[in-house]
Amino acid sequence: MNHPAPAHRPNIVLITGATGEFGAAFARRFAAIGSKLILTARKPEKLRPLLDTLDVPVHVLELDVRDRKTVEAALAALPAEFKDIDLLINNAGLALGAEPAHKANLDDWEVMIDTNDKALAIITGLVLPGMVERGRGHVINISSIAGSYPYPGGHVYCASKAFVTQFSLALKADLIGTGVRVTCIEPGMVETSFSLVRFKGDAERAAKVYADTVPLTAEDVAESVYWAATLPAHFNVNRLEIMPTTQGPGVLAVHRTPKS
Ligand code: 8X3
Repeated sequence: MNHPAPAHRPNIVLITGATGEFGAAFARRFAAIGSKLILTARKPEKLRPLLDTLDVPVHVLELDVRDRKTVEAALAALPAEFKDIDLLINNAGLALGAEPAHKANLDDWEVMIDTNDKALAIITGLVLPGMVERGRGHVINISSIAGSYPYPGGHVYCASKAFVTQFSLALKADLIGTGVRVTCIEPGMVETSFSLVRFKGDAERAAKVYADTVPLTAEDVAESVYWAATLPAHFNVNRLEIMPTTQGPGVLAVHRTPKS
């Protein structure tokens, strides 16, 4: 589906974690306006169904975003026609586990911090100098409402997303006057394989998260990313918190011990 030309069209878009539903929806949304795509994937064969639907030039980077050396080498080796990245969408991220902190698996904590924070910061740090040099560019970080609203079992996931939000705002502070934009998108409940990953393949538990309600879709999130990215160059969306109409913050918990 082709859409009318927006006020601003990023020519080259780098999307991390492109094999997930968010990544695929972002890729399709920017392909619809003719953006060239750089897609990162740990298992590029999983990109095949998506690639078959895209009729724009695509450069696939086979890498684990947590592997700094590989990321550095892959970005340094981008072909000339993909080098000048206009839009970096830091999308790769995950939640692992939802047990209380004192029962959590520390390997899960490490993977979340390495993926959601360390890799996101490193990729941004590698792409930013070129954007500043060219006097244009946009970094869109996919955070979460979990960065603002803690919940039981959220611990490191919530904290990792708070990092993304605060990192985005701090980048904004550094980048004024450079022509480079920074946006933090903070989605609430979106029906994807997010919960299946969090619950390590427990489909029944994952399905319960989305049961009997109307969650957002990956395409809804793509629409908000697209909106922020295609605004005129003088207009920066700093943060965008989005939720389904059926979701809202809950109350604080109080533990009470009945007097015997
Ligand atoms: C996903 C939203 O509320 O499950 O980032 O943490 S939530």
